[in-house]
Amino acid sequence: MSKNIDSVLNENRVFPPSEAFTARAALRTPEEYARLHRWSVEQPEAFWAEQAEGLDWFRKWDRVRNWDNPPFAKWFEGGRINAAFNCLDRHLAERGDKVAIQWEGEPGTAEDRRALTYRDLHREVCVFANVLKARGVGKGDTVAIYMPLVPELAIAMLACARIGAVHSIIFGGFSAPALVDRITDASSKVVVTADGGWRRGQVVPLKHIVDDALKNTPTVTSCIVLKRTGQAVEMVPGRDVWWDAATAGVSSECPAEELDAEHPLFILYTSGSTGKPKGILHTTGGYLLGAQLTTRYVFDLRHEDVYWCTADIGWVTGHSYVVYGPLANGATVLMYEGAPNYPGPDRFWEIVARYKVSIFYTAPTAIRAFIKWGDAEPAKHDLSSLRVLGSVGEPINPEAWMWYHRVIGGERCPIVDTWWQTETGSIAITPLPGITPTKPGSATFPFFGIDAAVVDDKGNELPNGQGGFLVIRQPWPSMLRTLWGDDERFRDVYWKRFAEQGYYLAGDGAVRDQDGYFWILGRIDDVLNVSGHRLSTMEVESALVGHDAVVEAAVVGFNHEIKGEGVAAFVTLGVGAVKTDALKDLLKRHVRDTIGAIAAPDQIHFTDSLPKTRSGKIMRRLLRDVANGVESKGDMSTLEDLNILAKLREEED
Ligand code: 7RM
Repeated sequence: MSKNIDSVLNENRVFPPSEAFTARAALRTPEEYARLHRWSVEQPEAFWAEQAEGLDWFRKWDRVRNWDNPPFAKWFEGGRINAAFNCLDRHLAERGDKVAIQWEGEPGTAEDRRALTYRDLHREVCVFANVLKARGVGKGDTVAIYMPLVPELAIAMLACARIGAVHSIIFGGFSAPALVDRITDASSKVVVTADGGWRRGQVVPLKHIVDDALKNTPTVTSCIVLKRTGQAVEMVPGRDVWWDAATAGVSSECPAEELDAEHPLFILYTSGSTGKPKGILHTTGGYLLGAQLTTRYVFDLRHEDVYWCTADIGWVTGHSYVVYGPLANGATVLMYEGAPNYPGPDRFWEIVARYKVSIFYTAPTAIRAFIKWGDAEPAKHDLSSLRVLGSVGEPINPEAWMWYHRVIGGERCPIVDTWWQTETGSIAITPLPGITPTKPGSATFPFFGIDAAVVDDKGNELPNGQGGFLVIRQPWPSMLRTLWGDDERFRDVYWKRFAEQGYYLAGDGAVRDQDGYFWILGRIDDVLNVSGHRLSTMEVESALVGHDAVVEAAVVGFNHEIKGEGVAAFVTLGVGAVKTDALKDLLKRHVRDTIGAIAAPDQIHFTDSLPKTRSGKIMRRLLRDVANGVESKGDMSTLEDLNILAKLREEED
């Protein structure tokens, strides 16, 4: 990006937390936030030393932060700790009988509802840890996990953490070649999987896919298979073993390894737009502290809460906010295996009502689907147990935010729009629900210890109102440590651009408004350049979603003889809206009226769905290819549904 982004934001609604909420919250006043945040960035070592007392350490650290050799940070050097111990053992005395995981399977039969107490979970984790050891897994070995969203997925993760093995979870929607890449890159010895998983009433044949992959992964010696769906699978003698058989009669005595704070906890692959997937590496002490502290403060977590983050554990939100963060706090976590619209579009709301969910954390892509399915679905259920709502994964368009606030939150629940990345490990920019007056579409302010700023291409901080690069100016405990096996790429991707200043480049554009609120403008690579004006995709998309007929929009640039780049909009309509040329004209005019002529789309394409990653992010890079009429190159392994792309291309012909 050579120039800054011309932000055209125009959102003035403000929602302060209710007095009733604030009165009971852990943190209450803007002054308290400001004081703690200032302390956290001015004296990070003192701040983090105090926060780290909230975890259980076998041995305290000698040094809080080591930034002698940037960009390679070390936190809590000399300290010894175990993540599984912090998520399980330390809760046993006080709340061993509290439900840790309340699980519901997609089919929803009686045996599909399981409640595991902290004591149950501790026992299962110890048993499985012994199984891993017996299969030759030791400290530092990587274990690939490819499972549906069942309690055994959390058990397998925590079992790895307990013995110092490094888990590499591969989302259950990925194909065999994606598995091969990830297993090979991490040299995993053991794969943990299931016969299948349920998704929208269908079985995803996980074991079949693993069998395909294992033809090309010489490092794997062992494959442990959970029986979930019951369909026939092939078991390779000597290599494959059923979970039940492997765990039968195995001891539940397994002391937690006392690991260095910087011992690797997990690798999680994220796709770049080019090249092979990046293995994001997180280590134990700093990561766990970030996950634990953010879960407590961002969701105002209390012991009586029933906490539901709808993310799959196969992406980072599930690692930090289904497993490590809530369990490190001794919370009751709800886990649901399947699709939000199975058997009907009210499944989520039925679950909220059944278990009296009080904290609900989901993604804008899901919220836009709920809007499309209609207000009548949530209205069928009692949602009065909800008290905090969260959003993560993409910018949430103001209209989607307003719907979430009104229809799901009953205008009573604070919404935390949390910006963060696989790389940041835990939430980095977010409201605090008892404190921050929220604005629809803004992630508001940095969390403690996050020294975020919006800078120009020279690294100079921009004044409020000017869009530019989002950076983090000093290290934080839960930051990634490197890319697995590729320090060079780690430097190149995140640190090279502002090497002189030592800033972390997030890869997103952002702007602060007149009150200093952060607004995330989307990925820098997606920024449009129309007649020399740099526009964020998010702002044009939000204008479109602001029209009654539209539920979702993706905006990309295409080569335009005169403007340099023209604006192409891919638009999904709500129920009842009709795809006509008149509506296209209306939408163009609507954008012109709300933002200005410069942003008015040159092309509008109606589509029933958009190409997304499996975690729900719109893949604009692929739409750009469609708008330009060229073939798509680069990594497509994360695309949820290849058919969507083919369909979009057909519509162009
Ligand atoms: C947690 C997660 C990271 C990218 C990030 C942004 C986008 C995430 C928000 C958001 C606007 C948000 N990890 N992003 N949260 N954009 N507002 N609240 O999503 O590694 O998969 O993606 O997601 O572009 O850089 S991730």
